[in-house]
Amino acid sequence: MINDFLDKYKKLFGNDMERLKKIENRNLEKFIDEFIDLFKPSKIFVLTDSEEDRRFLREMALKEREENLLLNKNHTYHFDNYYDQARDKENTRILTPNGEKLPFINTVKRDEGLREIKEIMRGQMKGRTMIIGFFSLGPLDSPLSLKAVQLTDSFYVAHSETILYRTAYNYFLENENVPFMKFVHSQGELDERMTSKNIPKRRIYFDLEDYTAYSVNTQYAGNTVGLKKPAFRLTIGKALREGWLSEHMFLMGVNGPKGRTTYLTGAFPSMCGKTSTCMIPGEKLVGDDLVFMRINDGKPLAINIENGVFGIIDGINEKDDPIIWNVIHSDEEVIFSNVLVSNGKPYWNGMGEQIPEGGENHSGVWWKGKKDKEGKEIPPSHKNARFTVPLSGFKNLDKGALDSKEGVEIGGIIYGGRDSDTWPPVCEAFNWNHGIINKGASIESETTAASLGKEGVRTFNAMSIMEFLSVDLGSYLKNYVEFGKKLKVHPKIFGVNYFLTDGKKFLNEKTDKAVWLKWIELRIHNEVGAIKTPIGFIPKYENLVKLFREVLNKEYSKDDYEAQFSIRVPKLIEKNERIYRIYKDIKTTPTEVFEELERERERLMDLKKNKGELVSPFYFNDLN
Ligand code: SPV
Ligand code: MN
Repeated sequence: MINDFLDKYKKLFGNDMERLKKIENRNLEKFIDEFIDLFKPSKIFVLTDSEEDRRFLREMALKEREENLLLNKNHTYHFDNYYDQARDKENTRILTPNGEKLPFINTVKRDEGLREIKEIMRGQMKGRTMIIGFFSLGPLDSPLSLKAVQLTDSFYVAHSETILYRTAYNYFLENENVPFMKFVHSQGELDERMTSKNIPKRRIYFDLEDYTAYSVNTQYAGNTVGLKKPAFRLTIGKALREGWLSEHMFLMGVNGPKGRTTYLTGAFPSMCGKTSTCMIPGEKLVGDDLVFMRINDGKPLAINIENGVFGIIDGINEKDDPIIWNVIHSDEEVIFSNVLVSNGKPYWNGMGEQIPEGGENHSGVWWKGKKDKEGKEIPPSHKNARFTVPLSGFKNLDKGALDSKEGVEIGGIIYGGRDSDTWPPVCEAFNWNHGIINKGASIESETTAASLGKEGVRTFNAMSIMEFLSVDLGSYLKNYVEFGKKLKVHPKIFGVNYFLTDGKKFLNEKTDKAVWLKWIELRIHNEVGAIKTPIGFIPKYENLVKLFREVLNKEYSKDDYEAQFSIRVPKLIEKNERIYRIYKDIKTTPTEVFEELERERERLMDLKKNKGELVSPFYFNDLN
């Protein structure tokens, strides 16, 4: 590096100067120079790949009280401000050259947005340390992976990042001018509990021209940990430009007959069963949130770009989630966020243990019955309370797949949402376009606590990326259609719904998804039959009876099957028309979308004419 530039900041760097001097990277110099000048930190810490540095970040997070120790000394807890508990949709914006509107996306004119956020950021690190971290999304030397540099003044954010991602200092050292995405974060002024104070000035802005994400006056990891959701906004754009897929998906291996493993990805909106699906005991976990998929020799190959899990803790209990339960009770490093802490132990809603009536939580000192400023009773832990752990702690981890440079070949893609009355529990699309359009691009989900706003409202959430979308939705879908054209081997596509009700109660147990996965695995290899309906293929009763016995040791009744798999024709038509109207309003929607939706509508209308409104799966059976 040019010594002049670094010499300017000699005092700030101390011994860490040597660490930067060894890296040859023009863009890195410019980047760091600009933001030291803007933030005016009092100190700089350069993160290498050493264990010692990682431990230093954790110690500093403890020293600065961004985290605190629990009884198990490998575990810490962190609180975000009471009003900073989730991703902030309102103040998240994509910078566009002239502030051009994009469907479903908050945008702001690039110059104005940059001016605004930099003004808020000015001088925010006075008296603080700026951490410079080097990371990789995906295995370091994988052709599918991308590199990133994070600037932050939060030891909690940097510490989380070292748990969730691979550090890449040596990579930058060994390779000249590595291209990288940029993440710029300041938690802003803190209150006495060390949480971000200036919530009205919270901003999360994305510059896709320069692959830079900015966030300020927030600590919640979904807004701040650059490589997580900030990176996702940038990589959706990059994938579109370059013709691959950057998706909000888990990656897992499902064990089939004779030792076979079939890899699946799955896209679900937050809190709709994504994590619990890839954590099903007996199957293989690769990742729970973010996937890059590219074509190699006509085959779809995918990697999990993360190295850890930032998971929802609400409702995690020993019986339903034994794998997660074990990890967060082991000596593995864990950060608990926004849980209740009492006598050095973490507690959360639905953990299946007696929860103390007092302690400390995201609202400060907490007692049972405590109300917030709005008069709402405060639960012991926030619904979006989370745990942060390395993947290495999971005994069901498929380490080979996680570290695979080439990625693993994907046999199937699953799309799901929270839907009380329309989709059956599992359904296979007829082909790629039918699947990505009538399943993926048609996801609707009843809203949850993972982002701020009202819960329980049915919301359109194509591919479960709507909260992260940074490009025009029509072009995004066109990229999917084109991706399909380039594939020689197509993964099968499935729609699932774990939340179907009879109007009052859920029709499935939480554990039933293990059966749907086995059925999906067999379908991918054409080893089980299916029934053809207007919306795709659904399982045959006798196959499910067998699978329920094998997988869950449970009897599966005809009544249950009929209640779960009857085709709810009017609801499906209504949904089809809702989705059609949405795409009709988007100028760039590819024609394939309308064709697939129209065909499905016709099939449903025919069925209604011939068989009525609620059609038993046994009716279709008769046709086979
Ligand atoms: C999600 O809500 O989809 C998450 C957590 O994975 S966050 O980092 O907030 O996006
Ligand atoms: Mn997610």
